[in-house]
Amino acid sequence: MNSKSIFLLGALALTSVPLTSLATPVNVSGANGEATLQEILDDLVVAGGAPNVQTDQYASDEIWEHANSGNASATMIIELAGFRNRNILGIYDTANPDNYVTLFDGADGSGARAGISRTYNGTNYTYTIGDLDTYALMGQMVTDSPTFGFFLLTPQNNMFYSEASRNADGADHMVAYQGQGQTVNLPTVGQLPWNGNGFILAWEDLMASSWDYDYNDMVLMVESVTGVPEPASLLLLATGLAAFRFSRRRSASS
Ligand SMILES: [Ca+2]
Ligand SMILES: [Ca+2]
Ligand SMILES: [Ca+2]
Repeated sequence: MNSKSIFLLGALALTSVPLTSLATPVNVSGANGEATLQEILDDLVVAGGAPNVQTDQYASDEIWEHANSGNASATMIIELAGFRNRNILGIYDTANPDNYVTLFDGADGSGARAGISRTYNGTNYTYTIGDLDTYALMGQMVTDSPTFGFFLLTPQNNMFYSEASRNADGADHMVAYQGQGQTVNLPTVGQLPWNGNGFILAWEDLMASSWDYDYNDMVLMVESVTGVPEPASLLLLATGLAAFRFSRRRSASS
């Protein structure tokens, strides 16, 4: 093996080890008698093929922002959990997680829809949440941060964040899947294209010490948003690229 291939392998190792460790194990045994997350996605995607819940997870699922226009929407797909009538889901300010606003409360179930509109006045972003079924105003969040996270607040008073490092158990409680041009059949909404700005978010609502990690406790689709790569992944990518450039330069000069 020449030095070029050794360096290339090194660069690959630097990038591939953390990338594979990003996947969060999802329990699809169905041992609790509920539909598994894979079965839920298989039912939801009516054309183009459902993502594999283990291998097709979206990597940048911790920090989010609006894509393109200032309007995004969320549709609840299913809740399969003892806490389904009490779990609360919303978005929070990634600069200050005590600042948050609710999208779905305990009374909402499959097919409930919420709109997330964002305006910017030059200093602050205002996120306004509306119930798309009743047109009631759910609340507002004002922040100078252009990014937000998703949270799930449970009746045990556990606040689980899309940023896993903020969770009391340090575990990942939300997995995400990005659209690839399939067709989905959403409750209430009906059939629509699932494009790259549409994501399915799937949650586990118990602490890691007692969970079943089935990630079907609340499943929703959010449209017109995009994930923001974390600084750590960017650094990793830069390290990999630097090693790759170094190996090319080295082989060119040898
Ligand atoms: Ca995650
Ligand atoms: Ca669960
Ligand atoms: Ca469950």
